[in-house]
Amino acid sequence: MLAFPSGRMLWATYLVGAEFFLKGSEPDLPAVSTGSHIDAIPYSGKYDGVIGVLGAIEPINVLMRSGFKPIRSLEVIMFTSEEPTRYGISCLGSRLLAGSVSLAGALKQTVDNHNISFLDAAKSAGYAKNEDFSNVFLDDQNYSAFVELHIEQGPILENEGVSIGIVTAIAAPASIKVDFAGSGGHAGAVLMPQRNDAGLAAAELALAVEKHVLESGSMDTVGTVGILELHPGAINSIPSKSHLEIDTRDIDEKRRNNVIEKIHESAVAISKRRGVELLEFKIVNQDPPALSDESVIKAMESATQVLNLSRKKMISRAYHDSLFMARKAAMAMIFIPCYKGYSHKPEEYASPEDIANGVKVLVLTLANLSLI
Ligand code: HGY
Ligand code: MN
Ligand code: MN
Ligand code: MN
Repeated sequence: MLAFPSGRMLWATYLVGAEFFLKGSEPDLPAVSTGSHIDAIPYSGKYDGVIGVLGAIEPINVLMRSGFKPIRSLEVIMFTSEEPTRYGISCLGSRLLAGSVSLAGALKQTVDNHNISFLDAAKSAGYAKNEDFSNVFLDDQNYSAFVELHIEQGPILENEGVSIGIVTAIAAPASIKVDFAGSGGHAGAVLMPQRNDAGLAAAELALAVEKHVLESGSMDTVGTVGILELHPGAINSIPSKSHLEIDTRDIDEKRRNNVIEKIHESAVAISKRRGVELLEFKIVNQDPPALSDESVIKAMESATQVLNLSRKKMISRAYHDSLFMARKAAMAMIFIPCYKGYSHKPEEYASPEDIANGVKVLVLTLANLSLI
């Protein structure tokens, strides 16, 4: 059941069935959608994303069981590639739904670490018929709203004892791939003046990322090097190649782009000073932030009032499929607290009470939005 009601296939698995879709009295109106992702990064937790998928299916069932009659249909979307792990691009499904022509083109040449092409992977999951990935692009009439329930992935709600976060904006993410090449050689025999160590060039650039981020003048600027590979990867061989992947974000897009420029300048300076070649400095994505829509925020606020739950407006420093769904529908997110703010690590946890609170707010928010 992997097709839009309008019959289009997509990579954001579309669960269209009795319990994932509640038809409205005016089914031709743009529907209200909700959902999140089921994929995760390696060695991480069990709540990032999944809460917003299972927590989206339950409201549809509750509203159906209660005999609720929406005007707009309610639809659940389950994204299967929000993390950049497999194909190196974050929010793959929602980027496509939001109409990324460059991604639809790039996916024709994209393979994963096992050399499996995106098309083959999509076909084997029953999603794609052909390489025309643009056939899932949403038009502006598909959805009136998209609401995502998600763990906060930060400590604020837990620290302040607040039950519900209402997300007003999602920070602007960017990722960069860098490759250096040197001449490598014997770790004992080559004297230091003759070396052009690609590994140390990568290490110096990683520290430069931290330096430029900290110099931005704002706590909202963040950056790290999450992937760093050395070739040949032998202790007694000077690295002849290094590959690093940089993740930097900020709620202020201009400030973030400024940091990217400085990182690029550092990469060029390091390659010159160390006599290594800068083979690639590739900005994989450099996305703008997304602002939540007042109408959805208001629906969430009234839901928390009815449920007598404490709430706090906040920004999301993590990105989500909502970042791209916001380009095609009025968007906002519901955050619930998570243990010590942990995420993207096995200790990630959200309590049944907090999950239930989030789902209750989602039920009332969806009902509210489906009646206007
Ligand atoms: O990295 C992120 O912000 C998201 O959790 N994938
Ligand atoms: Mn994640
Ligand atoms: Mn997530
Ligand atoms: Mn590369």
